[in-house]
Amino acid sequence: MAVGREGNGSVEELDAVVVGAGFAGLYMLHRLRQAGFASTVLESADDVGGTWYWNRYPGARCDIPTTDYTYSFDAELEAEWTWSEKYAAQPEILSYLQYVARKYDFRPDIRFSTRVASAAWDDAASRWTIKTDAGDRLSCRWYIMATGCLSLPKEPDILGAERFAGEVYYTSRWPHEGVDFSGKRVAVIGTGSSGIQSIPLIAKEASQLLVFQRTPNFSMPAHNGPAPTDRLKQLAEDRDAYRENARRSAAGVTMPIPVETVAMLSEDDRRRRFEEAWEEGELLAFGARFADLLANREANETISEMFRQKIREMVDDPKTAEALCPTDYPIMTKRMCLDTDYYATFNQPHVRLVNLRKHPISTITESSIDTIDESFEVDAIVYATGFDAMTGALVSVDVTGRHGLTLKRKWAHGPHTYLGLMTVGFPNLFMITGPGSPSVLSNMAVSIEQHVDWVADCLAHLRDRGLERIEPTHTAETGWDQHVHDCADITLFPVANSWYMGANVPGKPRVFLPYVGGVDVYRATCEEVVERGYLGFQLSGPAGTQCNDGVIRRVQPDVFAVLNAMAELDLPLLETLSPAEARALTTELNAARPPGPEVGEIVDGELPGPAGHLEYRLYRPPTAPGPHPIVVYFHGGGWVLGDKQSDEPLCRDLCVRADAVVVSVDYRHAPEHRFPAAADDAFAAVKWVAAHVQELGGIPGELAVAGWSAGGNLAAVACQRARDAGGPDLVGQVLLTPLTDYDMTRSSYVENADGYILTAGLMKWFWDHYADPAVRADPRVSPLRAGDLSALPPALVVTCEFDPLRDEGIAYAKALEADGVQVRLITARGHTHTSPTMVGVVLSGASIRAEVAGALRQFFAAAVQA
Ligand code: N01
Repeated sequence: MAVGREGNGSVEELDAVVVGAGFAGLYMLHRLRQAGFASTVLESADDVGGTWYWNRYPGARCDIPTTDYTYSFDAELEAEWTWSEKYAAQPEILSYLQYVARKYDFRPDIRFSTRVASAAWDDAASRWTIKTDAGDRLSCRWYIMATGCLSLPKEPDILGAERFAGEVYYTSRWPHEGVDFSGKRVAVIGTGSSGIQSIPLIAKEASQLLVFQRTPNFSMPAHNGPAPTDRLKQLAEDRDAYRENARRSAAGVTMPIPVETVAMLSEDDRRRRFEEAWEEGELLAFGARFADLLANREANETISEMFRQKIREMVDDPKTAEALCPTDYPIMTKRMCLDTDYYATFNQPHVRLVNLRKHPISTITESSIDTIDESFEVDAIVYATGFDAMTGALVSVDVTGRHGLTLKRKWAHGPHTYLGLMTVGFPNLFMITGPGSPSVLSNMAVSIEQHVDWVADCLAHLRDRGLERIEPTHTAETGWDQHVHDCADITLFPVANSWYMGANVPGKPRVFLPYVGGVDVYRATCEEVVERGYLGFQLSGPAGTQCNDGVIRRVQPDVFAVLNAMAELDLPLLETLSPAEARALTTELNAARPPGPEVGEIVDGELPGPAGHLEYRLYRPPTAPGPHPIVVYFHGGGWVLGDKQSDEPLCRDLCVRADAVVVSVDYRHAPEHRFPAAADDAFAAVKWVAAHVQELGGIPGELAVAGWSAGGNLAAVACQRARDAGGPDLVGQVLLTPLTDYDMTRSSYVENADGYILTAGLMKWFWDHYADPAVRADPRVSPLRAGDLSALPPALVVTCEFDPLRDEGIAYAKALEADGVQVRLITARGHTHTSPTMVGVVLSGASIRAEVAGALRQFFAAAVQA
């Protein structure tokens, strides 16, 4: 495109403007140039480098091995550059970026010492107008913010900071000429990565060093040295495979994927793995050895405590050691640090830790930092106080989109993005590693290249089709926001007051900012969006308008992972097997599940059924000795599969959460025993348990029924039969994704016919085995068909979004309500027929089971009051 100037306040016409000349901006420029887009980069510094230009404090170096923290787009570049260390220091990384800028002759297209003053969208022209503090006016079709996730330093928020008359330094804006602290009394405020890297080196020069710590961090020795030989070897053997593996890995660095949870390992194995990780000196080393570190608080605490033991071993003074031990957040939920001699620094006589938790700063004066009980005279203060991360740099510029909406206003309560790439209301504005993308939870080099490639490919796609505008839809953005939060909510991340949560900046909304679903999953998602015709984006231009609206990830993230894992197993469809084969397969799969929580006692027994004995398994809560309320539970399996222990993890979970005895009763199965055998057995079991409450350790008058799937069907039917027979009295019914009707034409059957484990075909197979079409309207198999649902026990009905049985569950809840039954309906978003029962696998199901247990407790409490 021609570059022209218009009269006085001349406007320069460009295809693309990129902000930032760090890792992201440089590669973006490369791709734009390759694609023939007239582009310029605006950079406030006087040279390239971004983060590595500004953060020149002593000890600054990367915390991902530099073999991996590097561009991979050009094999020639990789062949030319050799990193000298496992974790290269800031000067070397800056030299690398300067080398890249020279090699590709980037500088002519970069305006240094130029800051964006404002950016405004012109809706009529479908272009952005950018004004800079240097007086430039630029008009561009595409506006790309490559401004970095940790680039806007946090404002000093300490009373009196401006009064200090001595030397003041910020790790994030370090003087280029360096600082000599020799003979000086120095204070460092902040013990994040920047503080922890710089403190040991500042201590070498200073005559006295005071470290003001508000929150201790988990830091491990980096064991820096030469680049790791195993990685170099792999790179030499097959660079492309090495890089591709990293792109398809969870964090952008190839690491083993752990299978064992902390609880599954013996004490010795735990210790061995911990020591290995410690020796490895890599941030991802712990996550690569303990599967549930970021999901299970207890597991996390076990490893956190091992970490604290290390700190106590390294620090001589027990009081200082204790103050350096993090105790109020799980390990890895704040960015862990890699250090060189950090803890040993506190053994030096001239170094002192000031624990701000016990002795908060009251003010800074002209010459001192005063805590509430002591005044510390210092010559220099180093602020290592962090950044307004992820959103700060984006909203600090005056960016105005459609209808005068500013980005700052739109994100006042937290960022909203689609894929972390774009945001509604701001057409043609792209963010490289924006909030809602893996960014800071990954190897930034890998995530930057992925985003830049996606954007460059997108722009070429639009141009080739005569389109000049792209913007996400509200539906897509809302769906993505939800997915980002769903991913975070099954981890421990939201527990910590971290900068990932925006918690470090006073007044900033507390929202989890990055995407924790993994680089691999994220990349596949971005690819799928494109494959599905830019799903969730509105594209337009002279060639027309195109919008394929929708939400890319509607299933809960852990359910999605289970579905993918199941698909990879390539199992036969149950409905294509004989009942015996299907039973054998489900038994085999069930054996691989986590067992569920510990209960107080498990007792197997038999009870008399209408056609012989029925086995049961009783789960007693750990809160011995009881008595406890009792829940009679019926397993799922379409009347064909399963037995008294096939839902064991769920029964254990319910037992513990509801503090109730759970009696899981077997019943006769089809096709050997067809309708109404199962229903008759279920009712007989309820009657028997009711008659033996005290022997079973129950409380008379506190008996409920529950069941999942076909078991939910049996529970519902048992309640109706108990009502009609005048007993036994049941205080409540819990129906988990229940089968309530034979009509298989409802929308949920059509929408969820395939792909969510329980298929429409399998439901037909179940029905055919259990009941002739002629009897299917009988309320003993289709309880929804009972003419009268009044006077039934209060009910909790759980339905799942991606379940063929969803609509009949909802219909049953509504019918109960219409007939005056107290009923609560849970519609579990993003879940499938089976997922809420997957204890210890589908973590997002835990909140549903907590609600189930809560409902049971309420049933029992209401019974006591009555
Ligand atoms: O910043 P931080 P950082 N009074 O926010 C404390 C990356 N990075 O620059 O935790 C007293 O982590 C604050 O205390 P608290 C890396 O991703 C990478 O160190 O809020 N203290 C905290 O201790 C990293 O995570 C490398 O209670 C105050 C510290 O200041 C991210 O950048 C190197 C305070 C800030 O820690 C940020 O790291 C460096 C106050 N008013 C950085 N305000 C590599 O190795 C804040 N603090 C690649």
